[in-house]
Amino acid sequence: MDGRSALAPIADKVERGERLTRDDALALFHSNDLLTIGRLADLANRRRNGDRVCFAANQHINPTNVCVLRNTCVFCSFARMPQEDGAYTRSLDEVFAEADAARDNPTREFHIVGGLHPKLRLAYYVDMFRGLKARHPDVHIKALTAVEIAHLARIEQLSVTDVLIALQDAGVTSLPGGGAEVFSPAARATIADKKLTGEEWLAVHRAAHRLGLPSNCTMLYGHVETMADRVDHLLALRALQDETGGFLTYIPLAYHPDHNELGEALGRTGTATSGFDDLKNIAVGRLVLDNIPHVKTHWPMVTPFISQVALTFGCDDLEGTVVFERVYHEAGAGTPMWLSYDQIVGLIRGAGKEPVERDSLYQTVRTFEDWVPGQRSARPEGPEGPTFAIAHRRRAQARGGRKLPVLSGVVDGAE
Ligand code: V47
Repeated sequence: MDGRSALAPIADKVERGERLTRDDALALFHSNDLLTIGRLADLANRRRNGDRVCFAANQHINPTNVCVLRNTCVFCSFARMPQEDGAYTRSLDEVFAEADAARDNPTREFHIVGGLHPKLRLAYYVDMFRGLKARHPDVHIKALTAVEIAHLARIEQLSVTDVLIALQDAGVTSLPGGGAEVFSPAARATIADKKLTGEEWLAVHRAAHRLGLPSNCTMLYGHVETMADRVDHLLALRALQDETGGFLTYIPLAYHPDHNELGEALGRTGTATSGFDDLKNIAVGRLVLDNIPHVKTHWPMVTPFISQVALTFGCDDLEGTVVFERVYHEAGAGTPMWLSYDQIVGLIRGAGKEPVERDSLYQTVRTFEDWVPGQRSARPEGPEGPTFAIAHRRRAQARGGRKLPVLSGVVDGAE
């Protein structure tokens, strides 16, 4: 380590395997010495995961985009009012038909998340998961974000734990991240966020972990949060992991500003984060979250190019085949909708890493010592047709005229 670098004391700690403090994490986020941060994160990752980079052959399914938070969740471009153009709610048969793409693909995981529909009850989801398990017994179900689980508990007048038990009985093996954006009360007030508070989000995941249901954790970055907000968010995740050990992977989520009210208020279009900030978030996440086994890069958000570079910035997990992605493509992501199994393996190999196909619980499904490119392809047969086309919202705001309490001199995500 170059003794003249301002990050030298942090580097010493990382090399000794010591836990980083809040001040260390802040210094990392404020530093522009990206290569040192990346090198340290790479060291921390290699210690845990060697050269292995895993991925799941997964398929995202979004059963509905109707959401009671359509008017208030200002950074989301996916949600619709029930009668709004583009609103959809799949019947169970439609979900099963969509999932049938898994028959021609090596799919091992369904990633199922959607809007908070005012009328879809717990039974809809339980029947969906049971039906999917009956049709695809070898495919894991990773389903429902914390905010969806809290919503179901509310409309069913059940405890969060009872909802989780019902989901687990129906075949859910893990929970995705998402559903709370950045835990900071100040940032939440700035964007008038009505989703779960940080404490509520953590309580849902704590309850899941107590039932033996592991989960992922995320942080939305690049909107109005400060560097201190990011650090506090990471420290809250680290503290819960110390308590339960139930998080499998951490995934930083890069904010996308198109077709949502926040992007309009901030005057941003296209990509809101920079490649620099995307790599820094991966690396700092790896360094601070010393107790979470995996850090995943989500190529639909940050591009396959940045994701490939992220593999030497502390990341050992790459988002999988996806098949059809709506949440980020509605918000302006210009990335492909899906990557083939071969493309994923090739991306990992291209970074000099060892690809490992995993299931939802990070058990090895396949390694690739004898892999010959082009032998297997995923999905060209996936869902097609009008119901799967992205039709952007006509208006970011459901009801015009409201002024968001976004600060005038808003914090730049990259600061
Ligand atoms: O909670 C919504 C985010 C999340 C935008 O666990 C946005 O493997 C950027 O959690 N720009 C849902 N992000 C997705 C999610 C996720 C994604 C990939 C993998 C996993 C996993 C989980 O998407 C939401 C919210 O944080 N989001 N709108 C937007 N405009």
